[in-house]
Amino acid sequence: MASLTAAAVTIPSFTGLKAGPAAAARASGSAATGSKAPVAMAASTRASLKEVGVAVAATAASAMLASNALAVDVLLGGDDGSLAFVPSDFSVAAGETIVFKNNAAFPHNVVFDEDEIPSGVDASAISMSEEDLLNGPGETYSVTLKEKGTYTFYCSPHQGAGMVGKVTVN
Ligand SMILES: [Cu+2]
Repeated sequence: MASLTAAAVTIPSFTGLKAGPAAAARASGSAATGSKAPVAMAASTRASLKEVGVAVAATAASAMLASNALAVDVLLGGDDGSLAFVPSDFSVAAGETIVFKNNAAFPHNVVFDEDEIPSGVDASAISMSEEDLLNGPGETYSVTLKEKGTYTFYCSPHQGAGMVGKVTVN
């Protein structure tokens, strides 16, 4: 059942393959048959689609891991021009990369508060320097935190305006 579902889900991306069985279903003239077309098709072409479908599903899963699961994007400056990290309070997995990206109201930077990070972690090793700034649109600063715990960070030019954030590493 799982393989059948996977194949059915994958079918829409194969427009070339979809055209054949779908047209055949319409030709039969039955609405009920039409709604069941994906299942019938999966059954009739199971051998070939199953292998292709699994391969595509695996590719999609790894692509998702690369773009989402292992990296978190944090905007520097809200879309409305607010001096803030967006989001300002979030969680990541240990070893996950956090990508801070200039969005609005820059320049910004990212400095971890040495008094509000897990003991043993070197704040300077994970921070930009106080004087270092991201000046252009889309510029990024990436950091990967390995020690679990909570970390507070701020933007040095805008700390007084409340541009602070907190990340929990699980
Ligand atoms: Cu800032």
